[in-house]
Amino acid sequence: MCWMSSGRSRCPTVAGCSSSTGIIRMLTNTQLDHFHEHGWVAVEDVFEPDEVNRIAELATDVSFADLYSLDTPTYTIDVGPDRQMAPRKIEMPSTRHAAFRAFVFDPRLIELVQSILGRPPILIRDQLFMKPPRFGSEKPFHQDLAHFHCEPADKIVAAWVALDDAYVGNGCLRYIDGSHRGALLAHSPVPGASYDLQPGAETIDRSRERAAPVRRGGVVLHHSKVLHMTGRNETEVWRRAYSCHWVTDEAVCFDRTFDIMYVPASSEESLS
Ligand SMILES: O=C(O)CCC(=O)C(=O)O
Ligand code: NI
Repeated sequence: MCWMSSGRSRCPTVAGCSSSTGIIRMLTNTQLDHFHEHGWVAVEDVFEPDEVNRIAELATDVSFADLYSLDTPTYTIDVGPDRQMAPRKIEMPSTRHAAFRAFVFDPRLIELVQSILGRPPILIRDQLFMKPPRFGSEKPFHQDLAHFHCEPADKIVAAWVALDDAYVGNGCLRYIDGSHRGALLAHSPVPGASYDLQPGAETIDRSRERAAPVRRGGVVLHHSKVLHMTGRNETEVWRRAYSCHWVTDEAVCFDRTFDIMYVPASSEESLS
């Protein structure tokens, strides 16, 4: 597989090269320009619908098993108006199942991330956001860097893989365009949901808000400082997404909680 060879220009053309799993694409120059100007870019059709359906089903099985094993609700659960419960998220899915691990280290994803970072990506965190039908909760505006304690900011990028079609109604990503060029804002815990951090409303320029809808199998990439949120899911369908955060060997992370996930993409087999 061409992605395993060393160096930046591993694929012979921008259009891509073949692998056992499909076509590997780097970002085009237009997509890269979009990322640098806006702080995010959506790339459709990276994974086949069947592939993401299998991951979505596994996510549903694992997260409901977690939910049934809980004594008291935690931040991994969403609670509906009639006290019904549904999974909200799975932390570090790549440590929970080999299929998640294979998915997050898929060469197609790695190549997109490397197009932005310019060097081999290292995984520092992955999460499955479930956003269940009818009462999947909002994720308020935040900059990912407020959670990470890594630097430099330009060497940290998120890849968000849509496991269901994601649109405004069911809670797709929404960005404050260009906010990655501003400062890292002071974030405070959200009242009643202290696991979520958000900056003051007065620091968010809502006139620059843009939605990033994407079909299942598409990937949205974003900069660690771009302000983003996802809305409440009030539709009848799930909005599941596999989010993963990457750095390079140029980055320094000060938070030891990420040590467990500090895995080079080329040696994922070392993660047991
Ligand atoms: O999917 C969501 O609801 C939130 C995702 C997010 O904030 C991220 O991937 O950085
Ligand atoms: Ni985020």
